[in-house]
Amino acid sequence: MSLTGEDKGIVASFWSSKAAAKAEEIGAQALGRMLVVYPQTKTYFSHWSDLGPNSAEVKKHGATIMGTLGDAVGMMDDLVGGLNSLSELHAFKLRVDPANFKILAHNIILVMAMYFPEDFTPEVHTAVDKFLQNVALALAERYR
Ligand code: HNI
Repeated sequence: MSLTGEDKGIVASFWSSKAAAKAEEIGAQALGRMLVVYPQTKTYFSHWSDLGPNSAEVKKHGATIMGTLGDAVGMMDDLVGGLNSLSELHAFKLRVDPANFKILAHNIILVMAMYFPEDFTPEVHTAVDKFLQNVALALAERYR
């Protein structure tokens, strides 16, 4: 489902007014939860020394992911082009099963709802969900 102009506006405004300021925390919590609740995702990070709740590596990488998502908010008109090299990295070097993009997206949405119970309305939820699914599709683009 491609993003409508309205979706893009809702995502951009939620991101700049709410999510951006908490991006590092949201990323760390979402990644940390993913590793606990969906332990099959841990296989990709077995080279890290700590995958637990206070892991500095999880914190740092959560911030990295959210930084990229913040950049992606600015590339909503061409996510496939903008995320091309990252797709190549995940496909050929990291060999991440694209099913995991959905799992991470689910955790990001959950944590956003926890951080912003008032602002994460069903409309914002819908738009952010579509955005993350389009990011996942773009990241899966080079898997062929
Ligand atoms: Ni992902 C590295 C962005 C989903 C496993 N990942 C990165 C980097 C970025 C990034 C940015 C750093 C690239 C570099 O070093 O050049 N990853 C994203 C984004 C999403 C995502 C935006 C989805 C929204 N990655 C996932 C998922 C998994 C995943 C779902 C596996 C479950 N990524 C990795 C691994 C690395 C990685 C593994 C290397 C980490 C390291 O430090 O060794």
